[in-house]
Amino acid sequence: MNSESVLSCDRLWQNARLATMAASGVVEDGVIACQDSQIVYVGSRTEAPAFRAAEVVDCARRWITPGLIDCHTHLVHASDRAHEFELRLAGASYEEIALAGGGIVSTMKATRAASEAELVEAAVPRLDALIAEGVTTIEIKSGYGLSLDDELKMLRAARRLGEARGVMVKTSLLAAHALPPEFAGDADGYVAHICDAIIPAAARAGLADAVDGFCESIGFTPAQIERVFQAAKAHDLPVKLHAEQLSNSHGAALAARYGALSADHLEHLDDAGVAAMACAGTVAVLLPGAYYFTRETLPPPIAKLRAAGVPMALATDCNPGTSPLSSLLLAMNLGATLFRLTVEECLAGITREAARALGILDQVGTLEVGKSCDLAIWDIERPAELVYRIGANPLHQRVWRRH
Ligand code: DI6
Ligand code: FE
Repeated sequence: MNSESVLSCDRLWQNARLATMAASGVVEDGVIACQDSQIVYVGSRTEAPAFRAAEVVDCARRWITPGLIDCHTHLVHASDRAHEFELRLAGASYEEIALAGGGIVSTMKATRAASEAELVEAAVPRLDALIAEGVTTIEIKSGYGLSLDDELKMLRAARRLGEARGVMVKTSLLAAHALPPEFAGDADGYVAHICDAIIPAAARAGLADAVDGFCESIGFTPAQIERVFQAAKAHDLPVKLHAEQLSNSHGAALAARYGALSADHLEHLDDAGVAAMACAGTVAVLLPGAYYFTRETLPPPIAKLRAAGVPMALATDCNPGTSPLSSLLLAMNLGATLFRLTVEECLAGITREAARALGILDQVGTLEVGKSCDLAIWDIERPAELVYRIGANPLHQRVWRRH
């Protein structure tokens, strides 16, 4: 081979088994070449062009997957709610605690009292736990500020976490999470404030990548959420929704009508909601950590979602009230055992489908040429081990672009 046909790259991983999560599937004797933080070749060694690499890594037949993506978290918040957990163990329900002034509003008080730097500091250990398992992209919501200044403070803290650690952060403005005390009895007034002040300010500051809401009997009605969605659209922001978690408010169908990236939770989703999501291509984000921790008994209609071809993602929902979970590996195990997801669905749910749920499948989520070189390299014999083990972390190395 003459020297002109030798390509240069920054880094080359070889002797690896690849779970590409793309059409190429599994590659047994695989090679990945990275140049300027992008994948420039991925595939079998025998078909690879000749590379001159600044750094060559022998993977000793370890498995490589795309870097993991946690597409639904409330990572930024102050304090915890361990005392409410004890109340629930003694018989109180999540709704009862929320109605008695606990729940989201108790985290709101702590979050309002914290500075931006304190919010970053509190979230770093949770982020580091996720990163230690190979997470390279994370979505972080606001929703515990519930005022203009405090919602923006949360979003700035989320952006700063992305700068503090090598990880891509996508933010979602979740001002429509709960009613703050200063708007007690005036949910419509708060929704107007969200639409007229909070969404425009977040959009102007470039702090929100999407707008989210909590459509629920203890949250906001579909009519209120629709106004939030209209304001989001007016600012060119994509929408997503916490829907059908505790009851059926037909939020998923509403989200689908607005072309939502995702509808999340979905335990109480009905057939019309499944059909609407399938038609709109809205991703179902499944959150088995919240289902487990709140001791829900009705799982989302997985078989119907699967049959209708609704893409399914999996996430931690890391939050202090219903899912104090900072492990995507455990989220997969819970998804398999509690929701009967297949291993393939679990792995796709924290890579390809999670990227789809964030609207960034063109950049991350699979091992394909042109995507960011975000990799997780595993000490395993087969990918099923990532779903099967409980409390083990077989990550060998995480690669985030140049890092
Ligand atoms: N659904 C949830 O599971 C979280 N938010 C939501 O809308 C719970 C948030 C919390 O209890 O703090
Ligand atoms: Fe959530």
